[in-house]
Amino acid sequence: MFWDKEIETLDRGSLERLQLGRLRETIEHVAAHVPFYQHKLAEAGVEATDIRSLDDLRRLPFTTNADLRATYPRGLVATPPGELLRLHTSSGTTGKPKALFFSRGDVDNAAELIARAMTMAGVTTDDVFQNMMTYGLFTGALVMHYGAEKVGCLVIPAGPGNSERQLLLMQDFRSTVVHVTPSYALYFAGYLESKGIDPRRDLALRKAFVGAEPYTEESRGKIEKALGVEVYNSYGLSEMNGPGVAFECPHQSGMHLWEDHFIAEVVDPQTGEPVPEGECGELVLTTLCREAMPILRYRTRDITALVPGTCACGRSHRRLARITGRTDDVLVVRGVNIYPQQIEQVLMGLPQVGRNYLIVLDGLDEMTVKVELAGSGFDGRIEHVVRLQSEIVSRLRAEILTKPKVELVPEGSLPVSEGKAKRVIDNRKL
Ligand code: DLL
Repeated sequence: MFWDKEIETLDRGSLERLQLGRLRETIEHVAAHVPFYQHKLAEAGVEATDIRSLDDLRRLPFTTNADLRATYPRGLVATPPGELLRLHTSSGTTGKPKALFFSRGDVDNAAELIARAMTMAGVTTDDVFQNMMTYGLFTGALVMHYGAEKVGCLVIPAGPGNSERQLLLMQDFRSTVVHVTPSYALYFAGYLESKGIDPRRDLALRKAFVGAEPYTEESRGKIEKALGVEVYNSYGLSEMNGPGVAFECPHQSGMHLWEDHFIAEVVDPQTGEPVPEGECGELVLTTLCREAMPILRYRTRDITALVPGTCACGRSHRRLARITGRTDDVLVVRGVNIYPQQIEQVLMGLPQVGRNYLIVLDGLDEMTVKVELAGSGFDGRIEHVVRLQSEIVSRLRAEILTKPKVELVPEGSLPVSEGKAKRVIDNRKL
């Protein structure tokens, strides 16, 4: 199903011409209105007219997370104050948040891209959409909400948490589609189990849009099984509207990135040079339609690859592979680089493991992985617990090349956050 078949299946040549024209307009727009970019472009010695092909994109300077913080609160705004319609923020772990502004056109465009994505995943006016993301300064819920209304399904702005109320809404209003973080989806699945609810028998759920934080194929499988839904991976970031940058189609072989709105590059995080298609690197995005706050070559820090080849769904927009981590969430333990997703992949592949885990780093370089046991199907016999523990240790060791401690804990005993999960606690004094 298509929301806008013409643009979604536009031939590559036309799509690239459209990108080039929009890129030039974006450069003209920021060069005229944003002192930060005036300096950056002058430093790089580039003007809009120098951009003759998409390869010339590489002549443009990068924009980083630090640039956004340094220009906080309004330094990157490119439209007059009267044209600003909405503010979202994105917080990091320290310091001031990043402020992201939307014009009316930006709000409409963001909703349009969500409408494309939801229709692509099979949502229609007959669906009931329970939005279990956080409403507020976070883009996750509101941006999706506007897109869902555009599609015309019934939208329930449930927000996150309060599993009892979530269940009540699902039962009474027969929700068919949910939007949720992977960590909350797994937690909620445990809640349903504890209440004796079998989603296939007792609920009407059929799809879940899952994103806002990294998760593995193994976790996708767990969510699909436990909630009785198809899980669609959804990627986005506040700097680029929020959700709706890239989304899976029913073929689920990568997320189509809406290339009429964004240019994607994948670069080597060290050198900033492009890596060959299909190889992993850092995703760099340039906005092509944003009015209030256009951003050139934004270093997302997200690690992914562009999936080679075309998709059987007929869309011409290229696909992003699952995000495997961020360049800044690599943990260096005893000199070894470890991504939390490597640990998740091992854990979530084991049926005896429950739905939550936590990585704790202590002392000089001690790593402990706390792992919840699956409530069902575990007899609690000590020798079985010990065997599982040593199996997890050896599988983790093979994956991350260092031997962690593994602590098995009862289901539901690790903290759950309503927003993005905190998977790592680093108490090291290095
Ligand atoms: O998380 C936007 C969003 C909301 C996307 C709801 C999808 C669903 P930020 O708070 O700015 O915006 O965080 C953006 O979250 O750079 C990634 O590191 C991570 N992220 C988002 N989606 C995915 C995903 C929203 N599907 C940051 N897989 C991004 C992995 C994701 N990581």
